[in-house]
Amino acid sequence: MKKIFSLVLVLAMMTALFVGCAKEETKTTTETTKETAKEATEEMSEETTEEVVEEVEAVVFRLAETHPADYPTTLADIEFARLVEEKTEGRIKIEVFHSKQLGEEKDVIEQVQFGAIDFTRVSVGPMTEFSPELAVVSLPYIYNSAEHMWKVLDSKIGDDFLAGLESSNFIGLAWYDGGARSFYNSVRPIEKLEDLKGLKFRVMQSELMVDMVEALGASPTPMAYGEVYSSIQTHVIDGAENNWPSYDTSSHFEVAQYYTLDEHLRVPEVLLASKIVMAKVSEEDLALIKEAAKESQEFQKEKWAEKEAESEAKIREAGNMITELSAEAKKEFAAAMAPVWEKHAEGYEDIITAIQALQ
Ligand code: GTR
Repeated sequence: MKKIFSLVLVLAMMTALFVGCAKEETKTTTETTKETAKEATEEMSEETTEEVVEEVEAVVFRLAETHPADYPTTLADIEFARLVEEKTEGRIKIEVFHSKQLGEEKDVIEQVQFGAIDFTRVSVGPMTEFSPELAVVSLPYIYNSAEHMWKVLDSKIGDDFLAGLESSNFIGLAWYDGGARSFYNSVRPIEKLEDLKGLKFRVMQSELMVDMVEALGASPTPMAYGEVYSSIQTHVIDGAENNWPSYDTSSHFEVAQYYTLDEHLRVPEVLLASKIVMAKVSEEDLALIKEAAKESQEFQKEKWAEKEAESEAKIREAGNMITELSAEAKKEFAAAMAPVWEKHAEGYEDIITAIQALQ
């Protein structure tokens, strides 16, 4: 009995010893695993950790641009995107899709309005269909110089127009330069108002632009920008109207050699965000986006001035026929725009007086 008791005792001790060893081993393994993980984490540099966080949290937005990669507005879009990423410390990235990759301007504007595209840079021309009061900042001959236009856009008047875009579901972020627009065609030089008669001109898809060409006695054809080159080439239209950089980079100067510097319009370019999309962005980040947009404006103006001079030199060199309008002819052009003003300026008389006072 004593023997049996001793045996049980030995067995019990051995079992206890064995279980103890096993427990010890388990503890050690767990601790080792923890330590290895800790070491591994510590070994990751701070930068790597940030990158991991960034990858998980960055929101990537799309910006639609009609012009090619090296056009002044595209360069400014890219600068805007860079500033947004910098200011939001990588929380927001914007990918710029240039050269109409996301569609023609009017369709893009529609998509921004219902939140399918996040940002775009467009001309105010087609925007007047979405926000008719913008006609005021694009009326023919409303500014007497680029400086005058910038005084207006940089004033409270410009800020109010940007803010007013919210009622049509856009967030107006900044103005960019679009220079002065003039007529070009493949038929004849335009030296006076009468020379426009009977000519068919493509216009941006907007009632204001249609009314303008009609008021001048010519025939307007609203059309997407991307269709203009082949339409002139195949004589569906005789010409169009635009600034030096667009006349150049669209290659319209190759098919419409007569360019008349009548400078009938100064239509600002505008950088827009989708209000629907921006509702998901924090207030703090939206403020940073607005700040970045405003900062990109000066950059765009510099790039614009460079490109305007470069395109003019290139086209003159190419031998296109460039006509300067006489002061008298310019007066005739301006006077012919009276019905356009009557229709599109109605109700905005006070703002127009304020715009004119800034000359
Ligand atoms: C350009 C403008 C474009 C586009 C184009 C057009 O001057 O930068 O955004 O509006 O004109 O005539 O369609």
